[in-house]
Amino acid sequence: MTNNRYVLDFVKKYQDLFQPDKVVWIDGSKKQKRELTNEGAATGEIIKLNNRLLPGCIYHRTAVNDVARVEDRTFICSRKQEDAGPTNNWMEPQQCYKMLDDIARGSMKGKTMYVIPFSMGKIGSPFAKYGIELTDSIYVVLNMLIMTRVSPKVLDKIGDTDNFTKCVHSKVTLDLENRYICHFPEDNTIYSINSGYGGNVLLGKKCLALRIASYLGRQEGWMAEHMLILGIEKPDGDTKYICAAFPSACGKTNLAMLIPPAVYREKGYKVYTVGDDIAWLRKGKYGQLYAVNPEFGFFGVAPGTNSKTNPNALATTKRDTIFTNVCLNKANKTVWWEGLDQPAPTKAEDWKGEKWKPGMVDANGKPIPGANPNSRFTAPIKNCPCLSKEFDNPKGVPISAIVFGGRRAKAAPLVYEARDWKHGVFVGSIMASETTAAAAGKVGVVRRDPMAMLPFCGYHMGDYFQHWLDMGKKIKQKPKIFNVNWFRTDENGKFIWPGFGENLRVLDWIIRRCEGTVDAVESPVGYLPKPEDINLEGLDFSIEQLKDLLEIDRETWLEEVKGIAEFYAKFGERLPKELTKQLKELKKRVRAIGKETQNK
Ligand code: GTP
Ligand code: SPV
Ligand code: MN
Repeated sequence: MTNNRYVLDFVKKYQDLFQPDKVVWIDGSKKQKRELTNEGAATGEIIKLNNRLLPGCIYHRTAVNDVARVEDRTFICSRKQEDAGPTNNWMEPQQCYKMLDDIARGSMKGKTMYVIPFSMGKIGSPFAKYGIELTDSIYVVLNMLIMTRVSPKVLDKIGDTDNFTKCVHSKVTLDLENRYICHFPEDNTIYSINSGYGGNVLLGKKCLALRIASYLGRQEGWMAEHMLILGIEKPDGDTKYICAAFPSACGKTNLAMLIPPAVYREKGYKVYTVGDDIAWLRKGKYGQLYAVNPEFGFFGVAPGTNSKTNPNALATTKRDTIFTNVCLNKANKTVWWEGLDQPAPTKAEDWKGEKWKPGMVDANGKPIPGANPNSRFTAPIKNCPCLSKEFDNPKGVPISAIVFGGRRAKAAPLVYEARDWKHGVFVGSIMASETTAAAAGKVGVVRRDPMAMLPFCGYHMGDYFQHWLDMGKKIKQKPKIFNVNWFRTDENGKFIWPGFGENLRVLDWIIRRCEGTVDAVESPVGYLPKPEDINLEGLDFSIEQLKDLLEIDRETWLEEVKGIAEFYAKFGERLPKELTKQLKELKKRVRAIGKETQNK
């Protein structure tokens, strides 16, 4: 497919190391996809689903110990350890390559090595970055065909240069103890072994489009962020675009595809999806910030997706979709997961492949789920009923607002606005969220996750904060920056805010703030909405409840300040002075809570 010496040398090098029986180049054709699907079905790697009910859909289970990203086994192997920073695992690159080579030597004997030329971003667009992934997994190939743009045109665009990300993947033996997801930013190389799961192996996604791209973006003056992109068309026909960074499994896909509440629909509001996980941002025309979604599909969380929470996602998964680790309905070869508003199947296999019935409990009386909590669908973006017509625009869409958010049972209010760009960078940098099943490890523990990038920043996070501050200097028409929290809970641990489609009510306030048509009130953390300015029409939710959601509690925030100071201390000299200053000011304002009212 190519005469490019760099590409051929790269393929040859790993062919010699892994010793596959054959090498197959992936061309993106329907015919090849069909053949690979048939081959995967013949070996049992995948199961074809009911072609009448779910045309073109397939099912796959990953190994039981391999169902999420492995952050403790993910490494940034920059030449100098200090360049990886205190938030990344690090290994010396040459030592790391050698270790990986030794583990994976001969791993493809008797197997096929697939060579996948892919593009993140529209091929030929100024945003596009090209990669070549080597893998021994048909499942990875079929996912990459959905999630990225796979085509021989990628090789044409690479031409005779070495301007592509080298992506190396082998399942080896799926041994957890020897599982490594390693990034070599200075070599534009990713090397992943002993996993077969999503973010660990679809190397275009978190590995290239965030870790490597964030490194490239800093050098080249742009940004790679863990953000959804959505467009809100207002009744006057004007569309405003918003980016939002929430940590894994904290609501990006849901927000990106939201269906407006009836009162908004009746007025003519429409919401369009540009992306649900990753945004690449650049300075565009007239000093605005422009965003593209470099992906070509969705790798979405299945549990909780239903016809009420996210009907658009459900519709997107009705054809040509891969379901991973959900519950398999054996009676009619369809799929099911917890939170789907359809009766659970009675003749089924759970995500581990074991016989499963609704209501089953384990030895401790705990319900046994049919689907893994991090089970996923891989669906073509073109299936999405609310896909923005700007999705393929090579220039991207102009961004009016950037929204940060996470899962916080207490501290963060429903929404607040940063005072300016610098304060907004501070607000992003102090983000924290409860951990979810998207990564291996404990669930529900609050951790600092700046800009939702903690597991995805490919270099020193202090430098990353500085890059955000520098971008603000370049962009004349700066988006306003906000923070939201859909996850405050009441004394019974129940979510107070109804969330999902109703979140548009908050986005509506955000847009009006961007247009300058609504007021806000000062608070220690930033500008808060006046409760009466959040539209609650048609919603069974009182203004008193809303006031509770907007409350800034002194004790809670004093704790926050302490937590932030501890987190910041990790960065030493590489923490921008501006952020130290911002933290001091926050502390002063939080300490004063209650004082001003006492004086009045
Ligand atoms: P990744 O794909 O891991 O990056 O996740 P994501 O950020 O796209 O999260 P997603 O939209 O898939 O939502 C994750 C979980 O949060 C699902 O179980 C949703 O049902 C739930 N969720 C999403 N939005 C809301 C919300 O507004 N309120 C509440 N209570 N839950 C939500
Ligand atoms: C995430 O964890 O943020 C995901 C899923 O989007 S994965 O591709 O596994 O990273
Ligand atoms: Mn994600």
